Amino acid sequence: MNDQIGARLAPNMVFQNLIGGQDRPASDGMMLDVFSPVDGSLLAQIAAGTAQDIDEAVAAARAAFDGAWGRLTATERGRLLMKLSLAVEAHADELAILESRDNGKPLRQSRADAIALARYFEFYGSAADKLHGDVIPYLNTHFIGVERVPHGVTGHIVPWNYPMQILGRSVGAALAAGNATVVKPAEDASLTILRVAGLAREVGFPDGALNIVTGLGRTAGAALAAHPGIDFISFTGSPETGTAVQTAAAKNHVGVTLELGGKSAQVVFDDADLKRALPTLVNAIIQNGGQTCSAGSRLLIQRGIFQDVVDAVAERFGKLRAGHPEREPDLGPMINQAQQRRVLGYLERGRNEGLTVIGEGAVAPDAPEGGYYVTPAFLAPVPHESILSQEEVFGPVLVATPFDGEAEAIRLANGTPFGLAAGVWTKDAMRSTRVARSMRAGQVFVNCYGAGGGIELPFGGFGRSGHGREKGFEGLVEFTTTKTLVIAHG
Ligand code: TXE
Repeated sequence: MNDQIGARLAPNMVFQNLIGGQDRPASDGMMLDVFSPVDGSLLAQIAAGTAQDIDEAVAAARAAFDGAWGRLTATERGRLLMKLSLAVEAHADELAILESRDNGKPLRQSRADAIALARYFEFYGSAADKLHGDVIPYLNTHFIGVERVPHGVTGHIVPWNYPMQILGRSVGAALAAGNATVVKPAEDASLTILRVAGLAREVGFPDGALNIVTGLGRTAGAALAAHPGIDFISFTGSPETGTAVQTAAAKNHVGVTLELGGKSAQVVFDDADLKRALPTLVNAIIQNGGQTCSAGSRLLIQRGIFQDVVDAVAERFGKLRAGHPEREPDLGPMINQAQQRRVLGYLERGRNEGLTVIGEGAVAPDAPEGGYYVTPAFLAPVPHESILSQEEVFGPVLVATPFDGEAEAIRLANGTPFGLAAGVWTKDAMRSTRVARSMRAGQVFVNCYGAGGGIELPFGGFGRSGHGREKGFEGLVEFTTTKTLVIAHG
């Protein structure tokens, strides 16, 4: 680093937990060093939260739920979220720089995440007093009301790939519905969440409505998942950790939403508008360096146009550059060394299977030393059974597989254990609808693809991609349950 990039952040940032409205060190005083993936330098320190910290955060949330927070009307909760939305928007540039240094994503993506976070708070804030129950016709002598009520205290285990957006979609909805919350951010990307929690305190959220405990997954995360005082858990992360979280929740008999990633296919038929499709086919995997749960990581291309599309995608891959997030690269570094090794390991296994990289970007020559950069890679043709067609790489690695007809396209697209998103490219309106409706995926895009997009749109998976829905009004409903009142009056 030889210039002013990053200089706008205070040096030696130290962040504590936020519990009951107070900045609190970990119960044993331990801290974790946070290294920037941009250049491997020490960026900050965060509290290494313990089981005791989780215990205290859950108690603070419960007190808020039973107290000042729980007493607010839905309209008042909504107004607070709207205020927070405005505060986030006003701090979007600061949050973006913090995120890019902490997470490595290009500055424009970090800024888009901050704006999306503001929009989540706006969406859920404005929805808070529009969520209402039902009246059910029953005996003429009884009145039946079905009320929508919050679960109580909700736990939120957030991954590192989109900290702000995932905070928005889960905590925004939970707070709007009236829950009090405890958040465990990912150890690799906690800083923007801590900053946003500070903003929530500034705009007047009652103490304990939003608590943040940072730290390791196996300590703070596991303690949150297993805590008997938690009434509902939202988890986004790996399938393996999802199993651990759901198992822990099952012991307390509480519900979970799990969003566990995917291996999403984009199906390109021979009548597709390629001019429109090509930039999206590439961007859907390159966005956030491929570290996107709904990344379009598989191309299924009809055989007649296979070579032409593959050549065009390979050419675009050749121009991609990984580099410093504040120099507007196509992609930044991977989040950490483990993720860098994971991506390189998958490429190695692909080569061992005899697969060929036919389009390859580069790491920019001025990318800082010590950062976790990887070269974007496009491989074709890749058999459907290949490990690279079946497993989530979570990096800038795209594979292409040919298909002959519609039935084969559907079989291949649905042929992994995942089912998060899918794309269909064709000008044939009936076929597009037919194929889209055959996809086993929580979101299906026709002649477009929005990896992770859409605050208003329900999002979630089938199969190994998880269960439950987030985003949109459906995400708000997930953070409630019903209470049926049976009132005899005659
Ligand atoms: O995930 P973890 P990791 C996938 C992606 C990536 C892989 C590993 O393929 O390469 O997962 O990433 C917390 N109890 N996704 O190791 O472990 C942890 O602290 C409770 C896809 O980072 O699932 C963090 O806050 N919590 C995904 C969160 O879980 C625990 C996004 C996620 O970490 C815990 C991220 C435990 N025992 C990774 N162990 C997506 N769906 O988009 C860890 N955690």
